[in-house]
Amino acid sequence: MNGAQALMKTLVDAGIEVCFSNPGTSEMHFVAALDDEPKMRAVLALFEGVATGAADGYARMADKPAATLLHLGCGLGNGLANLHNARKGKVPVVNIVGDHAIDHVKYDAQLQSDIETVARNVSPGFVRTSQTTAELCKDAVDAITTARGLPGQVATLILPADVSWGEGGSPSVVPKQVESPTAGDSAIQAAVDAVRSGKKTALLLGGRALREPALMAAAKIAAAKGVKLLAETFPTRIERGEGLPPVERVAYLAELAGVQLADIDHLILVDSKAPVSFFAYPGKKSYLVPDSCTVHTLSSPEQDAQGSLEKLAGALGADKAQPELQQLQRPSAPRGRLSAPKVCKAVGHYLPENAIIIDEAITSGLMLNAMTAGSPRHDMIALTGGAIGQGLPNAVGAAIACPQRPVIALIGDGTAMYTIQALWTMAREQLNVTTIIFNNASYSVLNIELERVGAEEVGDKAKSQLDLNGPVLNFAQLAQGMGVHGVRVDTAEAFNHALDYALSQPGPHLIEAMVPESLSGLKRKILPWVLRSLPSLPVSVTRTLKNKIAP
Ligand SMILES: Cc1ncc(C[n+]2csc(CCOP(=O)(O)OP(=O)(O)O)c2C)c(N)n1
Ligand SMILES: [Mg+2]
Repeated sequence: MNGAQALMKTLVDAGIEVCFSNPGTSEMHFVAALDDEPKMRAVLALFEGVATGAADGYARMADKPAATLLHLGCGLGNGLANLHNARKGKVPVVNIVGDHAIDHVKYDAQLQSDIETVARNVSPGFVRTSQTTAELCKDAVDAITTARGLPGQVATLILPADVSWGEGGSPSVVPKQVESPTAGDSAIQAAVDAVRSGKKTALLLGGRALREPALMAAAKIAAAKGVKLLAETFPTRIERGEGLPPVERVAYLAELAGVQLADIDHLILVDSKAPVSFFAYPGKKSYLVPDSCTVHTLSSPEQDAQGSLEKLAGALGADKAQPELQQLQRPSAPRGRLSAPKVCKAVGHYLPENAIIIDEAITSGLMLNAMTAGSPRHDMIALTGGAIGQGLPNAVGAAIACPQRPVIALIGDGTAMYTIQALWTMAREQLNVTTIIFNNASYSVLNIELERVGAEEVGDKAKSQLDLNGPVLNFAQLAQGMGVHGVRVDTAEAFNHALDYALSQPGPHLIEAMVPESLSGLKRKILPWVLRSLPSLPVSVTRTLKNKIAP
């Protein structure tokens, strides 16, 4: 066996069965080894950001890592933004990055670069350049073990071409995962004391705490003890809809998050971080927890969130409580001229059982949560690291992980263009993905941010940096050019029809929704003013405003 063949066997024996690849010459032995291993599915991506984002989406749904195959430092660099999103989401990914043969490095050939430095940003827990064919699979075992531990991590194994082609490779077995500990006695006691204090207490659920079993335990605590349930702003994967406990997500806009957190005295973290604002704004606080609130950690990302919540429910005598569960309650089908909220409404109306929703709709998705809250049960995936271009690749990976489940990806037009090549992979692999692009011809959110950061005197040159109006992109045509059935619609009736059709036909579809910006004109002008005045308004008024802007 050569190194590449032994590595391939090590990967599939560890349950890594999909490789999202964009190879080059230094990876050719690994590519050749794919033919020797029927259990490894190889999926070609036409840009590394698609490969890495697909690996992320796959792992979020399969609960195990995929491999990526990337070409040296430049290929890894192209895939970095989506590896960043995976890292922030605590998602396991095993990167295999080809490198020059060890003796070739000293010549500083064209593609020579410092791969380890590129990798460290997204793989703080594991970056290693394998030095010998004999040791390669031991290195792979360490990479896989790191990636799939708790929390999940991005692990990067750099594979020099001669280590790959050398003879004497020997597959290694990855040891069984060790079980993660649950919350210790003192953490449980602190949470019990907080809940029993009679003060307003909330559980802030993140990461693995947003899956059904953990949510059920949390909802029992909520039902028995009047504790509020909050979810982190951008969940890696949240299970929701009919029959599951409803959870309020912490808002993206810091001012609105402030409204949600205002009266909380005890905030108990479960696989989550205390909320901070996305960016700093002049004169505003970055840390969003009120000064009067005490933060407790029930379980850290290294611990078992579900087990910890069940332990807490037991300690509170809440384990037999009846949790509040969401009833089926779909919105009606929208009518008239198309808008972003109407698209979200149609998604809520038509959402099939067991769908996977990928939300990268940015400002067009403001109503998505509310409109799908009472739809049949589904998973929702969000932009964990804020680096746009995640959604289309995630859809590829999620559809490969769950071929029986419909995937619906809602994507902003600006965002879509980062990794538009994902459509080609959807067509090639015939994936059941319905992509909805919100064509508002704008980086709309940045127009809002421009006002929020307090930039004065905005001129044409500045505005042109946020405007996609010339030329207007045609996503239906882009889709067709990549082998995906695509339609462009501008009425709700046409959208309903297109969505119904896409969901009933296998394979990928794209619907381009021509919509105005959700927040434009007067709404955009008064938003910063409303946000600024929130702290001085009565709580009941601020709640109403919050629910109007971002329910
Ligand atoms: C990798 C990366 N580059 C740039 C940004 C900055 N950014 C945030 S949102 C955005 C534009 C989003 O536009 P679009 O998808 O059209 O959504 P809209 O604002 O119109 O709703 C940009 C460029 C980012 N978050 N990540
Ligand atoms: Mg846009």
